[in-house]
Amino acid sequence: MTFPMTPIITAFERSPDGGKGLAGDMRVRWALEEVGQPYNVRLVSFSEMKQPAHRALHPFGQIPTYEEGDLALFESGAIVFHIAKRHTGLLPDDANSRARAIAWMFAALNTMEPPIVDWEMATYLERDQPWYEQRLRVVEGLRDADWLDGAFSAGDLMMVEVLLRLKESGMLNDYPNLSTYVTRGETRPAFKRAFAEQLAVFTRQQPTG
Ligand code: GTB
Repeated sequence: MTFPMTPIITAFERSPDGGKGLAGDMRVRWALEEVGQPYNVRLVSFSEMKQPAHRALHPFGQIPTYEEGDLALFESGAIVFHIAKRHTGLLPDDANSRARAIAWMFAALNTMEPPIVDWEMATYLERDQPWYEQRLRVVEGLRDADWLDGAFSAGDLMMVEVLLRLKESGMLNDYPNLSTYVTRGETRPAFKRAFAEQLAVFTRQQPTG
């Protein structure tokens, strides 16, 4: 199967976060904005996501997906990594620095995101669940640095996106290095463009007057 060369990504037709940019399309939009790659968005409803047409793109019937030429991808990490490899700006050229930036992407997705998602579930289901604070120590190394490992990379993009899931809880306020880091990410022009695009999906759907 061949897809158009301008990438098409999928996003929630109606995101449960009401446009806060917490769903997985935001990290893909941000990566595409960082590298200046135009893209199209196909919005899907929860029921469409579970239909065979979407499952052909995503085995678990979820967003985000990415279609480009004869390639169909799922998993936000694989998609951002693919974008980062194809363009300059998200992965350093030096082989060791590149390997470390990739390690930070894995750290965001494998080490940080699972307990954050557990905590989100716990707050929905049992508000007084304890949370694994020690996991935040993974990024203690930030201290005075702007980014995790030298210049901004796909590792930072993914880490900021994952930490943003905690922002509304106020939990990041106990870690000024982390909240400043997240704000630094949110201040990037590419983040702002990606955020505005996904918010527009939500505001278009609001009744006027
Ligand atoms: N590991 C996968 C990836 O990184 O791509 C995770 C994909 C995933 O969880 N997709 C979610 C989805 O499609 C949306 S992003 N869910 C629908 C379903 O499973 O039926 C996760 C998400 C959803 C909503 C919020 N929110 O409202 O705040 C935040 C994050």
